[in-house]
Amino acid sequence: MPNFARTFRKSPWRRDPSPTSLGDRLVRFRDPLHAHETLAPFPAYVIPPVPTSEPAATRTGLSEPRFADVSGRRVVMIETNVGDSLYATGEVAGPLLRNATRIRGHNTDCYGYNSRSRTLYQSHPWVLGVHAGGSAFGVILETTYAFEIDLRAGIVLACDGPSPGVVVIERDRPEEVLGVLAELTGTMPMPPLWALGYQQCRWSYEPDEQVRQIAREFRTRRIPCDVIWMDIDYMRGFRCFTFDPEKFPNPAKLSDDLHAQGFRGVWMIDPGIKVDADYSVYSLGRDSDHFIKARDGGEYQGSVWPGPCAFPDFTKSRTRAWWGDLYKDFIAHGIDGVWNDMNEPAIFDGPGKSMRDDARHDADAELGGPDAHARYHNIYGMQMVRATREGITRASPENRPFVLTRSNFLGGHRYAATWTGDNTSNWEHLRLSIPMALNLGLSGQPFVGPDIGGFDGNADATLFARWMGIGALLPFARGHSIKTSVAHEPWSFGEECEGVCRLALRRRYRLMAYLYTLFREASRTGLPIVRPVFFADPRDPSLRTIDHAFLLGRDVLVVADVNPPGVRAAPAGKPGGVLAAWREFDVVDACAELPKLYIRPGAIVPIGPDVQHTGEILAAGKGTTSAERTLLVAPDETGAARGVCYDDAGDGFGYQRGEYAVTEYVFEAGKVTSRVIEGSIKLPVEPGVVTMVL
Ligand code: NBV
Repeated sequence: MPNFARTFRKSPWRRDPSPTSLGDRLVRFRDPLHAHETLAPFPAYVIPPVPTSEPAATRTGLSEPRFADVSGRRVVMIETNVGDSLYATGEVAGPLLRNATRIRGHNTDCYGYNSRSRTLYQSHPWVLGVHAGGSAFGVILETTYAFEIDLRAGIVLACDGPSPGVVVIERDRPEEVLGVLAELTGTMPMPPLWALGYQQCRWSYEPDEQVRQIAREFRTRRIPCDVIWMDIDYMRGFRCFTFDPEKFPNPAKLSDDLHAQGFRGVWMIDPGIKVDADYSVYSLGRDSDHFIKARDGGEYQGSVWPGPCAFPDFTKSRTRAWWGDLYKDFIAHGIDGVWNDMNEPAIFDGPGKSMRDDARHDADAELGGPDAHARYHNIYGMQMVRATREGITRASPENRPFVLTRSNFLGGHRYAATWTGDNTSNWEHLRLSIPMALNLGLSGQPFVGPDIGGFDGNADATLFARWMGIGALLPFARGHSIKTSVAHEPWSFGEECEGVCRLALRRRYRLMAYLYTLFREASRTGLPIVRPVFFADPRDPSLRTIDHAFLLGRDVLVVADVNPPGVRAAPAGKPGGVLAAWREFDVVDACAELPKLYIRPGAIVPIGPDVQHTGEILAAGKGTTSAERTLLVAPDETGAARGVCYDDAGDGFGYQRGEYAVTEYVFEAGKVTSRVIEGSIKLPVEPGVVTMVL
């Protein structure tokens, strides 16, 4: 990629004659060379049309975007100021602070990625900036084509398609910018409570007896866990929606057995459909014209696990409806959630391990109409999980759907949670997992997490334990590993490691009410669940670059030690500034291997009982209101504290009809009072509140 920033300086500045205000301090800028064209490339489902209201209000010091030709390419440049910190840019492996970095947004199967990788599985054409004074801005590049974000000198954006517009949002605080992004791209619907539990995966647990064995092991060893995952080997010859008759002869029985022990099962479905005339998904898909075409009009084929495959054209609603309906019989086997992998799409013999740019999509007008794959590549995975989510919702309308995806795009959090793909079992990847989750959260993807323990390669006891400690405090908590690695279960590395894992997971479950409240907040406001520490004080420059610590919501600070033993550098420790006053606490026995937890003065954090899975929470109370709730109170300098807790049925859609309760807890004059401030359910169980003042 040419150095746009450097070349740009020599180019003439062009001013957009007519920026459109989309509301207060929310402006869409068009390339003046293309201002007469209808802005089409960014589909309305990502950014719905926002009514034009007042003219752009006073801006907070960001230069207007300029459009220019650089090295034969159209670029958009936004000058930044000294002291501006840049974040987000989607799924990126590297430091939290994105200044001086450069990425390409082109969804790629990047097995073996590291901090030098320019592309990853997801693309989010979005930059979040924080000015020196703490006010903030966000920039969306309105394109679904592959794009570049170059932050080496200001913000320079370019894409492989027609010159796009940019939307600039300016607000007083970073949270407010994320709120506007959520207004534009939607929020994540509430997941079922069980999806917040710990999840155990392996490529692959097979045959079904091994799945049962793993489940039993968790319960016998009293290590909390909610979900066991089925990777591709459950299928018959990698044919999606089928089951291997020898290894998984009775999936419904397997589901029943898992459910009986309080587990859920999530099963993988890939987009590649084996070309096999005797396989009904293929023959029906072919006969009903659901597959992507090659440039010459024939069926586009590429090799994935089953050999030559055809790929559903998820850009058309007719195909999404067909695909979604395939889940009906599938989940009737008691399947609780779906994992969509390889949906960049990954194609072993394709260019860049994907599909040719000139393949043809028969896309709906909603997305931009029929066009080449180059235009739709980055939203292919997003449209797949859209179809999956809609399909499983139709098939099981009483339950909240759960979908996990590898590939996605800005706005795709409405359909699926994200895991950060094929990471590696080493200390670098443990370190990367924190800023990756944070930047994804700042890009509108709240439900994220890495493969705990690392996917590729072998963890050891210290690395695994440390990773479990951190991963258990990230929004999506799943251990997973590649076929060729040593076993990566919490008990695989000896007793000491097992003990740390048990404590790490007990911590997560004891914090479940707080975590669930944060998911609810994300589903309403778009605020991420884990946030960079600078959210505690966006004006403090010392908090802008911290990679080893994060905020879990507004009230809990997590400080991790991400250095291997024997590293001389002192552990980075607790951040300073306003965070210096936060008080250390724990909800399980002290353990030096676990990250340290701190509570904000003035906060009340609800703590739940020790359970083996979330079903025990639901069984003990009514819905998520467990019968036992401890309030951790950290009075501020005036002796007061306040907290809220969200409760509902833990699944289903009653909460959308007001069947929930937000309880406010207030601590004053040495005592806690509580009252329901939102929602129409009376708390069915008045929690036996125990107050612990720190
Ligand atoms: O389905 C097998 C794996 C899966 O375990 C992993 O999580 C995905 O990221 N899958 C990729 C395909 C093969 C990877 C080498």
